[in-house]
Amino acid sequence: MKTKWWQTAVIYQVYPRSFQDSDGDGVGDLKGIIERLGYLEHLGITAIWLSPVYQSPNDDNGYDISDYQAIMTEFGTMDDMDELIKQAKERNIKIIMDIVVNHTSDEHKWFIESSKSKDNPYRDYYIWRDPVNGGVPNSLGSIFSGSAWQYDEASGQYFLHLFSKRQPDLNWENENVRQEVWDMMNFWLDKGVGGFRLDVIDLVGKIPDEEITGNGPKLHEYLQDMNRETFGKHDVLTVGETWGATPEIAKLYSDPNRNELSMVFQFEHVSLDQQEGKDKWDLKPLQVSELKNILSKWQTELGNEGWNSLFWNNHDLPRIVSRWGNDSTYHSESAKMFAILLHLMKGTPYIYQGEEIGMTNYPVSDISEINDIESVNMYHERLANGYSKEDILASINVKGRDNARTPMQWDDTENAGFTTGTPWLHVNPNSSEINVAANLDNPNSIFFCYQQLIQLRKENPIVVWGDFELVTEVPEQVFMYLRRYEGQTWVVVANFGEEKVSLELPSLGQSDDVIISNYERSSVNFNQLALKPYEAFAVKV
Ligand code: TEU
Repeated sequence: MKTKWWQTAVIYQVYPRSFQDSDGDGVGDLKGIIERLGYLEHLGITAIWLSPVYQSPNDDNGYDISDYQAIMTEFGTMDDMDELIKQAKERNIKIIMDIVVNHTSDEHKWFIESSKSKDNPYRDYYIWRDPVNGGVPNSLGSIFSGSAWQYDEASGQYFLHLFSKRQPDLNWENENVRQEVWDMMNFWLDKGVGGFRLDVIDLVGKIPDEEITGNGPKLHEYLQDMNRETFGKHDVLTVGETWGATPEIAKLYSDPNRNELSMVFQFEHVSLDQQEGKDKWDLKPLQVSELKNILSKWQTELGNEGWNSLFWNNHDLPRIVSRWGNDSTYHSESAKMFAILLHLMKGTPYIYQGEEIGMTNYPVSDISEINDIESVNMYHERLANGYSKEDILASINVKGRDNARTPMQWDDTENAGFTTGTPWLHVNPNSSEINVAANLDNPNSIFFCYQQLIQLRKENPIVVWGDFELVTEVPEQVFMYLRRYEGQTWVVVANFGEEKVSLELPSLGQSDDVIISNYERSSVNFNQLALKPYEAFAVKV
């Protein structure tokens, strides 16, 4: 197969609300992103995944879209958007749009029409059902707490919302809905965007009456139609957000012969610190062995019939350095350890804004400090169910989505250079130390580790194409793997622990060819190797 540009790419996710404010209203905007393109070019990324910038009442920060072909007023205008695409292109950076079509906002004109009456032509654009025994149609739950069914007084029916009640689910069984989606995607393709990230795309084939939500029977048929009707004719990257994907399922989406998507985000590793059968708020410690098994399963099982995406972070997840690393004593070491470990795997890496400078979680002490609808709804639900405030806040501090959404830390001035006004969400007080300016001043910074990793991918086919093999004869806390390509072998080693650890792998011998490392290291002797806390490196053997 001919190499696709996205197979050698590194993608950077921008959460526009928190990236850079250009007009002092406390909210990031498109002009702000344009101002920072030079920074992103310096980092070396290929494309920006832009979280939603469309018109939205912001019940879920833009993931509730009221007009797919207009820009959110706070973010700017369509002219600004065209300018962003143009200026990014001049720097060889593509723009990947976030497409949210499982649901719309309740302020979308389709839903406003749909709500007017049972015989409105748009009624069937959404999923309406009669009450059952005077109550909800069935027990489907919303991912943002409570029932997924909302009663509408006017018509005496319920509508489905798998997320907030202000995010009604579109009815993909309706051919007109699918056609509207294709038209909208073509509108963006005509503007020259570099691809799409498809929000919760595995839900669009749902059969609500059978309580089937993910991986419904018509899902792949819809995606093949989408490919044919929209991006199939363009050289773009498409990535589906698929919480329910296994490697087998991921191949259905990303096998090039099936003409669906370039790749999907899988989330198996993301759930490793949650109690079995419970939800994300019910915490347990990470077992490094489980992480090794899952990531190496994904590395090997997709083979040539699929393509991996690689990520630790996004706007829904806590910061990795706080989550599974150490955001105090070993801040820099552990942030780099996660970078080295992930970026030398096979697949397309995604960096979430601020990850490249080691941004950390933000501790809250009261629910009033939280903006995120998921955390707020869960708080009230659990409070009503008898949980203590302290316990709920403890979960939010570890797992809440606002952890990743605090403003980007550009420098050590007030509000971290994000805004001259009042930021919409608190700036982390550690911005005086953790910021872009400080990273750029220090050749040993986390930023330059990411920059070097991006460069290594561009220059070394082994990083893109090499076979992956997990090394199993190592202590639990060590994640170690080999990449092999055309007679070359690279060894990647990462110590997940705060303790030193040693290992002996005489078959790998000794090497003076260190490719990248997070401590001073000019050679590696596998006959007797001592690893420092969170030490990570790659070496040629
Ligand atoms: O996320 C899908 C999703 O299921 C998340 O809400 C996830 O379950 C949760 O954050 C982890 O507990 C996508 C978007 O990435 C998210 O920001 C949106 O809120 C959601 O879809 C609805 O559009």
